[in-house]
Amino acid sequence: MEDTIVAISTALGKSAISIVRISGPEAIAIVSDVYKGINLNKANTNTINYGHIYDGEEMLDEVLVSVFRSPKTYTGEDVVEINCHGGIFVTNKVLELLIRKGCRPAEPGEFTKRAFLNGRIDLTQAESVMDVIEAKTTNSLKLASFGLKGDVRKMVEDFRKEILSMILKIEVNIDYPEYEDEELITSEYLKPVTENLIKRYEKILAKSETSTLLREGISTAIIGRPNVGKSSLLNALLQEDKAIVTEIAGTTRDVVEGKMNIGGVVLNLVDTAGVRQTEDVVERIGVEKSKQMIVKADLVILVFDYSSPLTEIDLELLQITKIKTRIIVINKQDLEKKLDLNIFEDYLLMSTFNEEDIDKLKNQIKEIYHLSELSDMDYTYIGNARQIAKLKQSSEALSDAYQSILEKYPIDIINIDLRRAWGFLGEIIGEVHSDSIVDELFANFCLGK
Ligand SMILES: Nc1nc2c(ncn2[C@@H]2O[C@H](COP(=O)(O)OP(=O)(O)OP(=O)(O)O)[C@@H](O)[C@H]2O)c(=O)[nH]1
Ligand SMILES: [Mg+2]
Repeated sequence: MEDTIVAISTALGKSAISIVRISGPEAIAIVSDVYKGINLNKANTNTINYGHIYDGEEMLDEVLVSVFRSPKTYTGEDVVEINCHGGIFVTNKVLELLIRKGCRPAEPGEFTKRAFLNGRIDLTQAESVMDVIEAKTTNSLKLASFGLKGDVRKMVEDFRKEILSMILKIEVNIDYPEYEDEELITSEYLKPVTENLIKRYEKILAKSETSTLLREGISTAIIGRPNVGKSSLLNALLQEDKAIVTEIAGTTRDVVEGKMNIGGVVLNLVDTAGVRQTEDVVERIGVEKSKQMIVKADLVILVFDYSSPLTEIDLELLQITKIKTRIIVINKQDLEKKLDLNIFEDYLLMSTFNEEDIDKLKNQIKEIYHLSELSDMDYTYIGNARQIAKLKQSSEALSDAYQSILEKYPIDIINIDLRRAWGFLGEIIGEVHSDSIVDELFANFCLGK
C-alpha cells in the first residue's frame, strides 16, 4: 500500500494563506489526529471545515481543512488540504507536525505522479500541469490547457485505435491462415488507411514547430563586433537599462539576458560580448561564449555599424551565421555612412535611439515567425518536445510499414512496423512507460504539485 505524503503546495513566503497538502490512505486519519473541530473521519467528501491545528496542548494555527475522499480526487487517493495562515514559520510547524505523525515529505511532482499512476490522468495531462505552471504568455497557457483537458490524449488514442484495428486484422490473418480471402482484402485495406494516417501525422508535426515556439519562446542572440550597439539594442528592446553601454569597445564581457513578450511569444534575448581578436583573457572567454550563443540561438540578430567600414570579423560573422535564421541590423544610421552595403542581401537600417526603428525590428521578428497569425490558431496539438519526439518515431515506423505495403512484403513484416508505431504512441500518453522516464519527468515539477 502507498504511504501518505505531505508537502507545502504554495510558494514559501509571507502570504495571506498557505496550503499544506496531504495525500494517501492515512491522510484523513493523520490530520484528524492533530485537528480540533468536527470529526474529520466522518466529514463528507469535498467539504471545507473550520478548526484548529494542535501539537499536543499547543495550538499552532486557526485553519480551514478541505477533505477529498478517494477516488475522485487530484491523486485518486484521499487528499486533505490545510489552509494555514501564510507565515513561513507556522506553515513549517504544521508540516513538521504531520511528518512526526507519520506522513512522508513528498518528492517534487509526487502528487501529480500519483494521479498518473492511479490512472486519474495520462502523461500528456501530467506534462500539461507543469506547462500551465510555467506558462509565461496567454498563448502558451492556452496550449497547456488543451493538454490538460485531455485533447492531446484523445488525439493520440484515436490514432492508436486505427493502428490497432489494422494490427488485429493482420493478426487474425496470421493466426487463421485458412481464411485465405481475408488476406487479399486486408492488404488492399492497409494502404489507404496508412496513407491517411501518415498525412494526419504530417499535419500535426508541421504545427508542432509553432507550438514548441509558444511553449519555449524564441532564443535570440544579439551578435556583432565590439561597439556596434548590441547592448544598446538589448536595452531598447527591453525598455530598461539592463546592459552597460559605453563608447569603449569591449564593454560587455559576459552574456546579459532578458525576456520580452512579442506577439504572445517569449523572446529570450541574450546580449553578447563583441567578437574580436583579443589578448585579454576575460574578454576572450566572452568572445568564445558569443560564438557558442550563435550555435544555440533560434534567431541571430547580427549587428553592424553604419559609420565604420566592414572588417574581417564582420565577414567571418556573416559567414558563420549564414545557416541560422537571422536578421541583419545596420545600426547607427544617424551617423555618417562608412559601410559598403552592397555585400548585404537583406538588412534593416536603423538606429537604437529611434523607437520607430525598434518597432520595425519587432515587426520583422513577428513576420519571420508568423506571430500575428497566432491568435486565431487551433491549439489542439502537441507542444512538448518529448511528445513530438515520440510522434516522430511513430511516424517513421508508420512510413516503414507503408514502404513494406508498397513493396508487397508479407503482412507479418508490415505488422512489426505497425506495432512499433502503435507502441511509440503509447509512450506519449504513458500507456507504455519505463519507471525511469516517469521518475525523471515528475522530478521537474515543483514541490507540492
Ligand atoms: N550614434 C549612435 N550611437 C549609438 C547607436 N547605438 C549605440 N550607440 C553608441 O555606441 C556605443 C557602443 O554601444 P554599446 O551598446 O555599448 O555597443 P556594444 O555592441 O554592446 O559594444 P560591446 O559591448 O563593447 O561589444 C555607445 O556609446 C552607444 O551610445 C546609434 O544608433 N547611433
Ligand atoms: Mg555591449
